[in-house]
Amino acid sequence: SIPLKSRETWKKFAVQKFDSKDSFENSFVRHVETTLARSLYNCDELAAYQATSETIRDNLITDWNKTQQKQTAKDQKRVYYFSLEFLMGRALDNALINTKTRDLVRDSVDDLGFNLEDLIQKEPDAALGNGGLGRLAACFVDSLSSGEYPAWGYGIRYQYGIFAQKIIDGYQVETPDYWLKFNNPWEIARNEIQIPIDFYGYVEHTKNDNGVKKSNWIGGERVIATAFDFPVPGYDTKNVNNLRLWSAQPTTEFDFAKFNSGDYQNSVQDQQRAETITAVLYPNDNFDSGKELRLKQQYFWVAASLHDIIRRFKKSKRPWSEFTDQVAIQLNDTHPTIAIVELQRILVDLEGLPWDQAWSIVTNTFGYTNHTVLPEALEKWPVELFQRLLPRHLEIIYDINLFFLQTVEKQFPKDRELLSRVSVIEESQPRQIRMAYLAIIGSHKVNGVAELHSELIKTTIFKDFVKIYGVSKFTNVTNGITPRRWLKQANPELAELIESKLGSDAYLKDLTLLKKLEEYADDSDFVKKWAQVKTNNKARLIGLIKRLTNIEIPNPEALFDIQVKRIHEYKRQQLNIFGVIHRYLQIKKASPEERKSFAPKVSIFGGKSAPGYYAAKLIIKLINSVAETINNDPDVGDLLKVVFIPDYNVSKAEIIAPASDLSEHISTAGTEASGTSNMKFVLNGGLIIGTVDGANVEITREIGEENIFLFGNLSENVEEIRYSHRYNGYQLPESLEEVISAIEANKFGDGNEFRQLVESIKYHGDHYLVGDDFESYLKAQELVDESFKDTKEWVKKSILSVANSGFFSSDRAINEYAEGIWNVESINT
Ligand code: GPK
Repeated sequence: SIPLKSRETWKKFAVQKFDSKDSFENSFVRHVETTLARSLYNCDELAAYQATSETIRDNLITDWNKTQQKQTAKDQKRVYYFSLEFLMGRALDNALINTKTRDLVRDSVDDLGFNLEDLIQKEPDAALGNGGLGRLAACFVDSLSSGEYPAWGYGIRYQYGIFAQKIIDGYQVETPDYWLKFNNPWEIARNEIQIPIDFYGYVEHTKNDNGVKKSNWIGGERVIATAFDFPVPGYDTKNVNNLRLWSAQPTTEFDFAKFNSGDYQNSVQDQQRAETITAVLYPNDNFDSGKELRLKQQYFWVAASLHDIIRRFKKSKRPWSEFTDQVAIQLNDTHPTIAIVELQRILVDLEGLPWDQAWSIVTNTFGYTNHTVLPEALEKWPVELFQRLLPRHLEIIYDINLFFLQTVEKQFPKDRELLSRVSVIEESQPRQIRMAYLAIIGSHKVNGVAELHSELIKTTIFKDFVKIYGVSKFTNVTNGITPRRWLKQANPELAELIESKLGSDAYLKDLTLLKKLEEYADDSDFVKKWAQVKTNNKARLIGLIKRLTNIEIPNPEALFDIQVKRIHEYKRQQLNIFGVIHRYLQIKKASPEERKSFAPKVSIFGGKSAPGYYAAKLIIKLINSVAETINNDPDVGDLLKVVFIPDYNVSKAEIIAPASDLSEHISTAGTEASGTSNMKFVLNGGLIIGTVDGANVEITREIGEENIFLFGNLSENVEEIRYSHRYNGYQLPESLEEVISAIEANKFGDGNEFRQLVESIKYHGDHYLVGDDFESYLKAQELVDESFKDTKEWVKKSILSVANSGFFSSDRAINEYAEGIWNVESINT
């Protein structure tokens, strides 16, 4: 630290944040001329985006520094959110909104010869996530900062985010997302933070002087974790929290034997392999791929993060017994579960704590969030892989399991079935480690992400653990979304209209204030303005569609029916596209007079398939083939258009969500844990067609069932129906047979190509109940058509939905975690 006599000099030159047009412009020009080494003669839009961002960054870092100092001084309990995915999207517009400098910056860049909207478009998305789980983490860090919680996110700085999706001949083609091609102004490289992380090797067993057994892991391969910090500004506060993402580097300690062998080139290449650990995000959603490199990513990130947290804790010179007063760690899914074992290893092997004391610290530190009940998504790792990669961790897992099974045995003597069901080790070929069970055993709370889902985990996949631990270990925190990005930023016109009635932007911090909008649901002037905002947003989307697909949407008054999310059989985009085909066939059959009864409609799809998920890729191809036929059938004209928006991502979602009249959340009941795009669409005044699944249930409760179009079988009947399909056979409804016949008759390209898709429904059990829900889906769509014709009633439903969607703010979700799971308080309380 600086000697006292020099501090006055420092203070004199303390960095000033920009707070006026002049100071912004001054800083902008300085960044153009120094940071970017350009001038007014060669400052293009990209450079202007960068100079703008550098200027904002200066402000953020100033506040970030102060926040960290303040939090350190306050010395409260902190929360650490461990997530392998942070799907952040763009940072600039969000920073402008959260720091309330947007108008000032817009005017300033205008002075300087640029248009802010254009500059914002220059930023690549930070797409370090797959879908809902990753975007939830991004909304959560926004809410943690906005609520002024002392909180850090920990993740991986992938060099390649989720792949960019191209559509070629109707097929998905993946291309790499090298998002760091230009200097990234939103990160601070902490090259001084260098944490060694070991893999492989062996375990040494010795005894200390008192005869106590000691284990010591000698690693066989070392890489360095280096930190990149991403400042996360809260809304309308100076609080700026940290998102720390780790990047892998080679060590500079050399294996001289290797280098001395004379093969310099190969030895350097071996070193370089370290960087592959953080090179790429695994592109799977709701699916466990079980690759060795993935496990390496998990351990690398978790070990570096724990090392960082423990270093911070040790600086306070507290005894270990106070660790859980200072630290709460939330595990976003099972991906960071190895943290439970790593902390136990640190406490026992390195810090010399007795096993039981260490284990009590561990279990009181962690909370585990489950995001799915789909069996194919539950992580398992081969014992053999652990044995090689993390030999000491495997021993500790065995011990954790042994002690756990001993207590179960005491509680339920002689129930061998139970013991084998709940064992962390699955006695299969090969033997596997069940990460979810380890996460439950090592945490003090386990939560699901919507009420229905949290009930389901207690009665299905984790049933035995409820018996063992009691029900109180299991809880619910319904997901939420940040209204800053998903209302103010994505839908500025609607935000402005809302503000004109609520009198302020306070609803952005307390979203339940939207309730007041109910008063205006019948106010004809307000209704008119509300409808106009929707039309304007639809026009914006029409522009995007034209740019991306060259498809013309002639009629902005048509019903925009949207389903954007990862492509997955359980999410049932196939049900949607079959419904579209059905509609097409009905239109074709109708007389000119009858055709007048159809509401003109645009069916919009978007979403990525995992690269190796054949069935999902077929669904994409089918959607594009159907679009091709329908959009080019002059007989249909404006009555029906079908669009697949390529490369769905966060920045496109910001244009899509405000433009829906109707959005589809139609998963087989019991399969979608929560869904969060349902919340985004409702908050932007779109209505929902959906199944009784995930957060749809609570959305219905909040907004009223007259404002949502629900259909389909209930989750409690799904297993029975599947069973019946298997043993009694089943028959598809005629309406669906007709759709399938049209596909088979090559009306949408070569029908043969879609055989697998069709056969899984027709002959192989129809696991996702497309046939069982088809008629009820069509009925719900008929109701939609009916409702949409009555514009006034429709807009009223829209206003009432928004008015009652306050519950779905991620601020509310974070407050629930803070109180019910973390026991962490906001910095000002
Ligand atoms: C769940 F298991 C997973 C996964 O691997 N990826 C993912 O995005 C989603 N999720 C659920 O599918 C959604 O229902 C949920 O809203 C979201 O996680 C956030 O909880």
